Amino acid sequence: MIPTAITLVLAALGATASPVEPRAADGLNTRAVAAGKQYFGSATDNGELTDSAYVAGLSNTADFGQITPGNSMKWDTIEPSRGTFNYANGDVIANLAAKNGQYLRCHTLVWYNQLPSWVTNGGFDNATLISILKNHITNEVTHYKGKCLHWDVVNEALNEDGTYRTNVFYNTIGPAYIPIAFAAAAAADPSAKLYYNDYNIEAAGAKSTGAQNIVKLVKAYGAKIDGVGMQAHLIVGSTGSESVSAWTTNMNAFTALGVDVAITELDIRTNTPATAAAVTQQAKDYATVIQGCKAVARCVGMTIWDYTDKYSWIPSVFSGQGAALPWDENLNKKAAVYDAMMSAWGTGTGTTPTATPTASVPASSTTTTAAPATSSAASGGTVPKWGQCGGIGWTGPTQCVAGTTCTKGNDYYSQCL
Ligand code: 9MR
Repeated sequence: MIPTAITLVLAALGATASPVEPRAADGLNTRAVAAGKQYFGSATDNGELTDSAYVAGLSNTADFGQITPGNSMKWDTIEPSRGTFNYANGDVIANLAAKNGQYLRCHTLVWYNQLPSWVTNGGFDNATLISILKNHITNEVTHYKGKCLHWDVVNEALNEDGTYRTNVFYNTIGPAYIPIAFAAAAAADPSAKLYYNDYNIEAAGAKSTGAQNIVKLVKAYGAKIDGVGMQAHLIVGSTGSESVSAWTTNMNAFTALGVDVAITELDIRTNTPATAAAVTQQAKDYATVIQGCKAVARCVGMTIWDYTDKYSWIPSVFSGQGAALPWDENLNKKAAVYDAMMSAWGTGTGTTPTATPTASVPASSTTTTAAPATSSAASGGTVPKWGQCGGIGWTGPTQCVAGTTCTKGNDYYSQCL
């Protein structure tokens, strides 16, 4: 081949003729991944998905590598009457995650709230309620098999003093309902990571100890539990968000039991309208939570409970409070908060999770069957644009969708660009 003038010049410069590699888009998720986490994500809900500007923001995988359905996988939606299963709304969220190449955190199988009255007031005996519980879990987890990175199996089973919350399951079955639920979920989808999820367990104390006891309880029954979700519905300037060491000490108490931790429903509320001082403090608080997760290898990821104040649950429950999220009611980033979060994640100096991801980022924009769990880098499907395709510890697919190239961001993260 006769060299062209260009190749001769490149050769003289010691360069190659390959195209310039594009840089990974910068955002909360790419930074979290660069820090060794699996994702930074957001909750969402079906009603919001008609808001195209909102959906565009949610679908930006630079910021959000995972989504969680805020309501549509709960019992009242999924099994509103005994034996009748309704997956339409949950499927919308699952399909959106697949289309975007985002992980899905599935939420939640067993909760005293948003539980239909046919369960609460059914007057079932122990054996019948156990079979209802198992049937619900088996049906739902099977429906979403392969799609859920995590399942919140049991939600909010504790009182503030760390004792078990009385609810129909506890009252009828006793604490055994918890390991029974985990065992049923594990049998239906062995690849999903199974979580206990609660609030006010972000700092050491009686309720955190209670959650640690739930981990021990599930294990003592011989069932599988992979992680604990710290919801982190926080208040500006208080409730456990003050110091990084408080976060890491508490998280380490869980990881010492052999489970991962995740921040699952983070928001930090204040009185509205928020003062400048409150916003400054809120930026610090978000940064503190991120620094705490970043410092603990087994803190695998972080989810905010929706990303914009436009769709936050806070004002409807806490009168006069809100402004809890990093995006305002007009879908604009709050610069001080967002920038503090970005700085807290940094650019790749975090620890690497010791837990191995099992659910792949979904491979197709249209499939209703997610890519199967993978155990070797060679297996799995095609990674969509923006999806992860390599890096230390990565066990998912490495083949990029046509038109994109697997591009190294750092040792821990390569992305299809
Ligand atoms: O965000 C959810 C909100 O839309 C519902 O009205 C509410 C009803 O219980 O549940 C909210 O989500 C909760 C989550 O499922 C569990 N932890 C507390 C969350 C806020 O209430």
